Amino acid sequence: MSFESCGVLPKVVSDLEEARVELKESGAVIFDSIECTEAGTRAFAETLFADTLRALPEGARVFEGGEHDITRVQATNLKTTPCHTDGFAYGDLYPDYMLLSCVQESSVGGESILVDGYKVLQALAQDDELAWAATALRERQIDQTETGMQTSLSPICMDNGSGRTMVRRTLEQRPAEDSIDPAKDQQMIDLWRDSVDQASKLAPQFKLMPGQVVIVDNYRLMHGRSPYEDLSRMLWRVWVWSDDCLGVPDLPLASDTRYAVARG
Ligand SMILES: O=C(O)CCC(=O)C(=O)O
Ligand SMILES: [Fe+2]
Repeated sequence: MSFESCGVLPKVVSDLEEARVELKESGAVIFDSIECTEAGTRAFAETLFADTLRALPEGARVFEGGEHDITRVQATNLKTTPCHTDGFAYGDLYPDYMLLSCVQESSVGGESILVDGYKVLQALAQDDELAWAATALRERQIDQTETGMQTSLSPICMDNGSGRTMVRRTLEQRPAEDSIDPAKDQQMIDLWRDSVDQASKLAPQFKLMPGQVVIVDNYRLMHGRSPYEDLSRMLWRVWVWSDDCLGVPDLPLASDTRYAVARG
């Protein structure tokens, strides 16, 4: 089984309509250039998504050490950030798009990696020995709750109700407590994780440069980044809930996990 063609090298465009088309077709696009401030990145998202926008919370600074973001504590510039879905602290209502705009790149390392989850699913489905997993990923409910955050007991692969497939790779996917076959669930989870990791290793890498913003379909693609040296590297992250999302959480929103904490 090869996941060689599952990586995505986003096209660089500077036309809004072209960006929309490319985002729909490939699941990601780089726009060059915007004003890479918090306000500038959000203003760009507002223009790009226009009347399809449902929620556009405050942006979050992405830098070594991070802030507000509990999961980022595990991230360090010296290690690869494995490809993941953003915002899973909000449970199934994670944002359907995300943006990363570059304030300062690292001259050594810090390349971005994108994996197309739809292609990973397709590759699994086409393999006689692994096809069971492609089906199981849509059917088997597992526990995808990030510790202390919004509950998610659902399949790794869902439908948004209007034909859009949602795939998720989080740091904490495990068999549900009431699973009737936890061993099989674990096997599926391991296979999914390994497949995404293999795809990430084979994926093309690209470096976002100051002024550039990558827009990612967070239902379809998973993103990661390679280790880097320059501690002044900085990006802005902005999460977007569009018309086409499964739902907007009935909670305060930010582009990090600070408001996704479970209460009560
Ligand atoms: O540092 C990066 O390029 C990506 C970090 C990331 O995954 C995120 O902020 O959600
Ligand atoms: Fe991320």
